[in-house]
Amino acid sequence: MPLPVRGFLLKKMATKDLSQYDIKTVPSAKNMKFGIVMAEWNIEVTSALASGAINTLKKHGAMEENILVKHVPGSFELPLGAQYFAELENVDAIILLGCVIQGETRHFDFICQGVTKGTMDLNLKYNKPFIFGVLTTENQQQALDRAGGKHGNKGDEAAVTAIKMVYLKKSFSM
Ligand code: DLZ
Repeated sequence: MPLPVRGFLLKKMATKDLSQYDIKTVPSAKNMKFGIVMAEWNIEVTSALASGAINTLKKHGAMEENILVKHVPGSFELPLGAQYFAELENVDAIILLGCVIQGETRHFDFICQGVTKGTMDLNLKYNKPFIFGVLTTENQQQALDRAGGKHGNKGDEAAVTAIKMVYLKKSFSM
């Protein structure tokens, strides 16, 4: 949100690693199975997000064979790719990784709207966590800063969120 400062509207800028978290608050992912669907657009960024997500899942105990990765062409296709996971694989959570960078046209808005609404709809339709790991930035540098750069890695955050949501769901059936 823009901040009003002495009559000027300044954009609030990220100044730190946004992916820091308290490791003690994350449950074990040992018995959890995850799908990761990642977009090929801006692959330099999305592959860094995927590395972050995979490393974080493993750090918290997920087995390599319980982390399945699939590619889709662009972020707009992420919800359908994630739906295939929900219908065709027995996973506990699906992490959607993409990077949409603002261009000169309104394409950015339509892709962001589509993937955001699509992801929320999947959460509620399948009663399963579909984690929104999509960067929506003004330029590539902002994206790289959030894909293993100075502002952390949104893939790490998505992985932690996935583990917490699977744990939450399992806690209801204990
Ligand atoms: C077409 C397009 C554009 C312009 N920009 C991006 C982007 O920054 N990030 C991204 O993930 N995908 C982009 N795409 C591709 C769309 O997501 C989608 O693949 C196409 O519109 C085909 O449905």
